[in-house]
Amino acid sequence: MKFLTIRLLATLLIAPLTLWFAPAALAQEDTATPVQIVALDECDPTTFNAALGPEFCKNVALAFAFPSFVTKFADLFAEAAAGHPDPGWDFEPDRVTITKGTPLVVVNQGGEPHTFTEVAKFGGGFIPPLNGGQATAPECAGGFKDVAVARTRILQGSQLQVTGLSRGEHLFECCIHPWMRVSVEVQ
Ligand SMILES: [Cu+2]
Repeated sequence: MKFLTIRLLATLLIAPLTLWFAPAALAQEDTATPVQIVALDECDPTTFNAALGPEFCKNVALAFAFPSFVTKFADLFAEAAAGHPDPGWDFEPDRVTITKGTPLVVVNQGGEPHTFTEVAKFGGGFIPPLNGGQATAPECAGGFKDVAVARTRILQGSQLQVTGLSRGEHLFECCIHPWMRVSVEVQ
């Protein structure tokens, strides 16, 4: 009898406490401060827009005043073909560790579009001359005709939020410039 009473009391006390704490724990996961990843590039507006159309490259790297700050369209392809792709095209940081529930926010501060596409294994993108001989990763293969790839596109000056990553390692790359890569460890 005494045992039952204590148990009943404990239940009565603990149940409301559980209800009190549970929403708080959920809320904390939803509102975790996002971790920022930045996409960078140094596209040369003159040569990129001549090849790809007006307004394609909107670089803020002072290209007109300091031409050495930017990479010309043909040079980007030549560097990739030679096996040393341009380091100015980059996600920073290359590696992040987050706790489950932390959103990633990928901000494109470069001058041209990129994608932040999850792949099972790093590989090439959907523009073979930029792949340096690597086979296209299956997740990139369809290019922007594939809605799954188009959804991961980040236009210049915009950002993409990635949520709901499971625990473990996740690999992301740009399906245009496949040397832009990030490993995300979710703990
Ligand atoms: Cu890119």
